[in-house]
Amino acid sequence: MERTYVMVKPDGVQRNLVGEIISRFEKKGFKIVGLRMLQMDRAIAEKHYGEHIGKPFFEGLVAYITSGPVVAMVLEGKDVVTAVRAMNGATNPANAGSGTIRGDFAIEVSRNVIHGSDSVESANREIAIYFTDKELCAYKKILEDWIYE
Ligand code: IDP
Ligand code: MG
Repeated sequence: MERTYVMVKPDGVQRNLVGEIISRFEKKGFKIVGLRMLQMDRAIAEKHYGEHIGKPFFEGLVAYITSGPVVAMVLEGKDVVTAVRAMNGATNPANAGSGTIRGDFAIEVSRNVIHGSDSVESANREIAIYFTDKELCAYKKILEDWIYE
């Protein structure tokens, strides 16, 4: 089964959206296989957002993402990478559809509440930043036969 890295950003934590966001993914049918809270520092931010180093918004992004704790998780399910990106909505909440997390809970691109990996390769890279193999749980849930044929 495919896995993705999802993170409630500091604004999502401060705005009491952790439960709402996790609940959406649970209700969809995705399985939480890793979950933790942490405070990111500059080094982790540069690792995670390496592709954006040097861009005009990068310093603001580091300040934002290190401004408070985040909730990091690994979700598992069929085509979960693409599905989570769709559930998160467009990077800029102004373009995010209603019914998506960013569309429903955010207004500005620099305060867009949630992260989701953009490919399976990115997911594997990002998961390894935040979780060791031992911290991820492989387990069966009784509802799986009601979610997958
Ligand atoms: P993504 O989070 O949807 O994958 P990316 O383009 O990878 O979007 O950008 C990473 C994060 O950087 C965004 O989620 C957002 O928090 C921030 N960001 C992206 N573009 C801008 C911008 O133009 N101004 C401010 N922040 C931005
Ligand atoms: Mg991205």
